[in-house]
Amino acid sequence: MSPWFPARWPAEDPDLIQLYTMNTPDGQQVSLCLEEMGLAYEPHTINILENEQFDADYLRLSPNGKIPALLDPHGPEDESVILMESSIILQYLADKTGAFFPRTYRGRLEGQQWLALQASQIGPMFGEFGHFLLFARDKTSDSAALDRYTREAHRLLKVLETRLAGRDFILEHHSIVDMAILPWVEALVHVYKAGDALEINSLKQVQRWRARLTERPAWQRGKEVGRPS
Ligand SMILES: N[C@@H](CCC(=O)N[C@@H](CS)C(=O)NCC(=O)O)C(=O)O
Repeated sequence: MSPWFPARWPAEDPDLIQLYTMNTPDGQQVSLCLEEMGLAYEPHTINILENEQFDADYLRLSPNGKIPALLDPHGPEDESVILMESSIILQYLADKTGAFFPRTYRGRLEGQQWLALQASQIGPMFGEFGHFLLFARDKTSDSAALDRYTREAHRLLKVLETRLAGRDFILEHHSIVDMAILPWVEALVHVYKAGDALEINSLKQVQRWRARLTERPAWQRGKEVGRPS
């Protein structure tokens, strides 16, 4: 059966992976991963600032109305597949290529824990921190929310600092876990401009890890994918 493509974001080459995204941390996880894996793909910008994520066609790709979403015309069992949720997309791409994720059951369990930590803690807490720091400043009359999310962001950065002591990557080797977490740490520094407030400079292991990963050409290319024109 030939795959369905959204009419508003038509596929130029229907044989390629289609990525629906914007250059936000969750979107960057997947564009970074596709770039690291060297997979050919067609990016489509979903401008969430203009509510394109609520377009009826987009909701068929991502029923929760969030970016990113991915359509692979050559999915499992010889059928196309549509996926939402960045950590699931990353795991799918790692399974598809056999790269950037452990092969053993123990190794996979370890990797899945860190992916879940990103999806349930790092992304949501850093996101709320940015929201209350930048976007909701004038909408709240006390600092309770900002204080809470500053504490949580700081605490989570220290979890990363401890994890990275004596290792180059979150797992034993460079993996999709690094690709999931890096865009959120970069957003703290470059989007929320909160490096000083969160004392990131004092986190030597995190700084070492950031430097190693951000110099990679895949990050330089991947972070720009989905930037609205
Ligand atoms: N858990 C989801 C979160 C996705 C998410 O929150 N995406 C944000 C951009 S970083 C979004 O689409 N926001 C649009 C909105 O909230 O309406 C994932 O990792 O894919």
